[in-house]
Amino acid sequence: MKPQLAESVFVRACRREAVPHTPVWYMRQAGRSLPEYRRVRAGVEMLTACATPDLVVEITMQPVRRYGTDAAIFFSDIVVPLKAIGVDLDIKPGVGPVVGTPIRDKAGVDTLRPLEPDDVPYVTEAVGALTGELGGTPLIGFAGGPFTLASYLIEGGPSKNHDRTKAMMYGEPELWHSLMERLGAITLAFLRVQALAGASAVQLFDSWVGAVAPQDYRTYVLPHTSRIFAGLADLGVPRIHFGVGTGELLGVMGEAGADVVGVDWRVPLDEAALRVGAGKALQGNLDPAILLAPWEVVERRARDVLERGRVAEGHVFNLGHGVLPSTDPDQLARLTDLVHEASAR
Ligand code: 1CP
Repeated sequence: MKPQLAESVFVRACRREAVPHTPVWYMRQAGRSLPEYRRVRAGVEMLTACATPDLVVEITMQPVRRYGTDAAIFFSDIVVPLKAIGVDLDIKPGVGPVVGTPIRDKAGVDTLRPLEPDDVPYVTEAVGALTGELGGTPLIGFAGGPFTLASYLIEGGPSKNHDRTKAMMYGEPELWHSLMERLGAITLAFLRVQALAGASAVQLFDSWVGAVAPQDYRTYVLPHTSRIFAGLADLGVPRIHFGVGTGELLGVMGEAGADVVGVDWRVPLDEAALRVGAGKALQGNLDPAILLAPWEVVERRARDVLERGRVAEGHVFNLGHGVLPSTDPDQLARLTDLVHEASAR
């Protein structure tokens, strides 16, 4: 990593080093809520946009230019590596990822081949171009966690209860583990491509893993997540681990090997620090819906997040989940300034 990036406020906070102010970025900061995003995306399908480096660079830069966040998040989607190895899937506007032939048996699992860097040349190209454009601002690469990817593949699309996913997990553990092994390897390869091309940190979005109880996480998910984080260790980039509704999982997630644990809005950061345990930085965790309230409310609640975040060994300010599409970008601009000013030391 370039010294300028290794010494950036964001990377230092991930490493639990002293920082001049709390760094801030927002999950899903690119896209949906920005008019300039809607303009460049008009008439371009989501997966086409993800495979077009010029567009990826532009969309990734948009929130950094507008807000002055301390990090950029690569514009892509968690299903991009699956599409790249030939899974029949699409991202349907207003729905999300939809899989043509859901994976529910051994023959299905066997169709998932390993990901090679040559499968995603547009990712390597876009990350490379972005590291130039971004200068001293770190780029965060990302991938979907194995449980979340498995859920889309098994259910065939977004799911509320993950019924079929859990049915396989509990009922056909061997099949489950072979699916998770393949997804874990694909995820690791995809994260390595981004880090080797110049990303300064990586985040694993296991968004829906909060559906699993702690003891089941340990049995059915942890071995696979641990292998992903261990497989990144040699690259020296901070590893962030995030899921939604993971209050009961924070302890066991802390064991998976990430440097930073992302916390949703349900657990205050001072309490989360106790649950995650020593030796980790925390990321989070303003409820994204608070941004829909008047500024005075946002300010009071953001100060509370900063205050509680001081208990953690390192704190990266973020929302507790992605920016909601109806969010007024001006609220995020004000919030970014507030975090920088209120945390200056
Ligand atoms: O800042 C950014 O927006 C970066 C780009 C980004 C990221 C980090 C996108 C673009 N997707 C993601 C990750 C992602 N994708 C996650 C993990 C983060 C999270 O929990 O929000 C998940 C679960 C997905 C799957 C997905 N892709 C959904 C959710 C569906 C569901 O199950 O509820 C949706 C709606 C998509 C499509 C998508 N991905 C990204 C955008 C901008 C969109 C909207 C599609 C469009 O504009 O046509």
